[in-house]
Amino acid sequence: LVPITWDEAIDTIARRILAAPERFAFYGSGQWTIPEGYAAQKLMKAGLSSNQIEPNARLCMASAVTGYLATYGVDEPAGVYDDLDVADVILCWGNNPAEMHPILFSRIIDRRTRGEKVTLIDMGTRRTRTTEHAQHYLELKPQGDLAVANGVMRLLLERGTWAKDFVARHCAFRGAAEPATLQGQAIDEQAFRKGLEPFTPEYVHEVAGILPADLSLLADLFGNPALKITSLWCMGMNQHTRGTAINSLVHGLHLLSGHFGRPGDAPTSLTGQPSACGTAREVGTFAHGLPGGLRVDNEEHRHEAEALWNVPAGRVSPKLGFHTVEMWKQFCTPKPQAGAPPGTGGAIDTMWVQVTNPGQTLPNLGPLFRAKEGLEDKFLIVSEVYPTATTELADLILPSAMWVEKNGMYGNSERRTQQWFRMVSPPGDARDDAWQTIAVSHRLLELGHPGMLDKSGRWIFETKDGSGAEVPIWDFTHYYDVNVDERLFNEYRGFTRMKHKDLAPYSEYVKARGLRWPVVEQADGTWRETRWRFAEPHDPYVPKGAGFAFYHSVSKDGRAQIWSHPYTPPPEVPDESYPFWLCTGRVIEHWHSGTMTMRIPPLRRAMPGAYVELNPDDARRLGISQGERVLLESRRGK
Ligand SMILES: Nc1nc2c(c(=O)[nH]1)N[C@H]1C(S)=C(S)[C@@H](COP(=O)(O)OP(=O)(O)OC[C@H]3O[C@@H](n4cnc5c(=O)[nH]c(N)nc54)[C@H](O)[C@@H]3O)O[C@H]1N2
Ligand SMILES: Nc1nc2c(c(=O)[nH]1)N[C@H]1C(S)=C(S)[C@@H](COP(=O)(O)OP(=O)(O)OC[C@H]3O[C@@H](n4cnc5c(=O)[nH]c(N)nc54)[C@H](O)[C@@H]3O)O[C@H]1N2
Ligand SMILES: [Mo]
Repeated sequence: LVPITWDEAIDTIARRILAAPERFAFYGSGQWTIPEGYAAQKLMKAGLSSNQIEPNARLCMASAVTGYLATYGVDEPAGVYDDLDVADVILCWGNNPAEMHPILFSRIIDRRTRGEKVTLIDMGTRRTRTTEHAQHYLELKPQGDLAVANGVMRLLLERGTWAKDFVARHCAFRGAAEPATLQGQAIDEQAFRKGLEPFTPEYVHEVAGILPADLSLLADLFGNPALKITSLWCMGMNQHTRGTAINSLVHGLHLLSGHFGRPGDAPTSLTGQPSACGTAREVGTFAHGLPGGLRVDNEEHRHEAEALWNVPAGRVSPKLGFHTVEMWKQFCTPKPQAGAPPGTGGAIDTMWVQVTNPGQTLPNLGPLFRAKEGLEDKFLIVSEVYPTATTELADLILPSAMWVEKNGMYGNSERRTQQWFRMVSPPGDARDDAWQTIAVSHRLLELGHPGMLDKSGRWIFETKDGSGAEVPIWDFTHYYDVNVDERLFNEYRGFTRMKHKDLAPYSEYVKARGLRWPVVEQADGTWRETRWRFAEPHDPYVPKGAGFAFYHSVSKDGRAQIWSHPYTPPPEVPDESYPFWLCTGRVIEHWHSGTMTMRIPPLRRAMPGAYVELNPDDARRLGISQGERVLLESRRGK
């Protein structure tokens, strides 16, 4: 590593981009702050007319998003964490909150120490620390969840214990269309029932491993309208090859049984990263996204974005960028040779990574990351805090300020937006990620890139102080002369009012300990957050007397969709060459790739490396005993 100055670094990036803007990609994160994600989004879409931007959240909750869109027509949970305080039953569908959401989980366990009764059901492919607290552990075969959800719905219909009135008033049945779309097509109740027919308790037992008695228990609970039931899930469902289907089915089960929209009754996909909702989903830092739930492939949405950004019509490109996996594939493929047929050779040659460690956390790392090594004229820029597997292949490393060293905002899985101020100064030469993005934009402006100007001939990140004088925020010594976060957030806020994801002005978040959107202004000038979305009297967008209103309904009639989806086995199942299932899981001691937590001696001592749990019979047969080293091998690597 050869140290250079920040000026040289920023100039190098700007020149790489200027040479071929369409071959430049930005890879960010659900650990980006909201203003960081918004700055990157604006540089790409309002400045470079490019949609080559993705967050690592694509690897995480993409199918939570498609499940919400398919069911309600709009992303993110209707429920809130308050549900955990009042639910009678909490059902985990293959997630491990005792280790992965320990603060939330303690909220459940604390209720027991207060003498309250709360039933915890842990369904999953492996026992975890969550299992230790559960009354029921239901062991699931991978992807068996599809059969379980169908099996419970079948029992509800058979027993007549479904919520007929709620469904008649507020829901519609939906099935797959050809070709598959998120909207699917309307089906009637009869067709829905027909789809459930195969899911007898015996069949569910066969494909999912869940005992008929346990399936019946779930149907007893969901069939009891007096109980309040909260479903929680995370990667067990969301990293599924049929993630959209299982997400839609679990929403459908809650709707069919009427366990929806009352405190304690909610289907909730938990978010993993602190701001995967706030920055990735809400700011829309995806190859298809615009802020506030808008899309680049929708002409009206593009016009709305161009108007808010004050850029000329046509500035926002309608061409979808590459999704994460394709983006890295393009980056790790040699540049097209002169005369090569179109479509051969990688289309991305400069990649900027912020707040994520893809060198360790991408799937299929060989072809998608390591193949970059030795490729001529591929340039990897990494904004990081510590040395990582990604910085190993980086051509340029930018030292970044961490969250306490900068102003920031996050949005979490209960739609709560939170703000904080910098608490300490960053060490050495470390600087804010958003500043880095803004500084590159300014350098591009100096080098003459026309996209850095808006319709009025002003720089897209132009910032003025109270007296109307421009603040040179591209110069780090002046970056904190104004609150750049506040400026970016208040601009971004304009987008959030188009799809009922309303955010309050920045100053309200300074006063509050977070606010859950939609946040709307009251007649007396105060701001009111929303707990249960789509439900009266909580959600301000539900008309008085309606009870519920799914105002972004896929069927455009105010109804939520109850989807029909079949069970299919996983695309790869154990065979002679690869005789085991591999089910992965995280541990409480570490955060993802461990670049941060492995530096903390007590955590490192507690969990110094990855470990494998093996069925004792298999272990005996293979002569493997406790504490031994094993080599795991899959079709993709070892
Ligand atoms: N300490 C700590 N906390 C974290 C993180 C961390 O790295 N460390 N990461 C955060 C992030 S970004 C995320 S996304 C979350 C992840 O949070 P979780 O999803 O709760 O945790 P994982 O360990 O990834 O989940 C693996 C679980 O998936 C289940 N599973 C496996 N296959 C299937 C299947 O086919 N169907 C079903 N239904 N379940 C299945 C298994 O039961 C297993 O327990 O944790 C967040 N919290
Ligand atoms: N094999 C496997 N792969 C997976 C998963 C899995 O279960 N198994 N889960 C997937 C999921 S759900 C997720 S969310 C991803 C997570 O994958 P990553 O996001 O790649 O993992 P992290 O280790 O959290 O990486 C964040 C990096 O940001 C750095 N950092 C921290 N603060 C800052 C900052 O303020 N600025 C900058 N520039 N850098 C900062 C940290 O040092 C760290 O290296 O992994 C995905 N990949
Ligand atoms: Mo995640």
